[in-house]
Amino acid sequence: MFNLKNLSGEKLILFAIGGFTLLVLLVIVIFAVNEGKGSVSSQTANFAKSDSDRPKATADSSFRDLGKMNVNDEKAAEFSIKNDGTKPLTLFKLSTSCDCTFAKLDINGQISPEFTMHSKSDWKTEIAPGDTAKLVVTYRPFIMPVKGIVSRQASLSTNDPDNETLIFTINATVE
Ligand SMILES: [Cu+2]
Repeated sequence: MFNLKNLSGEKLILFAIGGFTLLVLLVIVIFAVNEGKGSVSSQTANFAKSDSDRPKATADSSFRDLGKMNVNDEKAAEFSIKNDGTKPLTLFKLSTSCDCTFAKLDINGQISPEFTMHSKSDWKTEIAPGDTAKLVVTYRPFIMPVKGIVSRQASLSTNDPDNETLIFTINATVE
């Protein structure tokens, strides 16, 4: 029979270490299983160009000129992205071409985090069929001071097979 009194101190320590190791392994396994569940449930629906029922991204424009601005000014341009399709339009990988340029999405008042060039996240959002999202691209030249005509981009990925990447350009003349 298992009897603690028969165990030496060394054996007890080994038992304690073994027990602790098992506990840590168990916690790791539980976390891994939960992570797996999360990524499965948030998977993006994929569509082919030949699908008649699918999302369709339409942007009102892909270019805005912010005009003249001082280095310490902050200016923003707005674009709209409409889902003209019949399935939810998933938007992800929102990013910009430079650390001084920021992009966020406003969908019916739900505002996303602000993303920039080096943003790494698994953030994604959806536009329901018929709905429109507002993309706000903000240029803050003081972060990387330059002079003259400046061109910056914001981009995002979609699950519309005809428009897998949307690119929006802003120009400004920094004085
Ligand atoms: Cu920059």
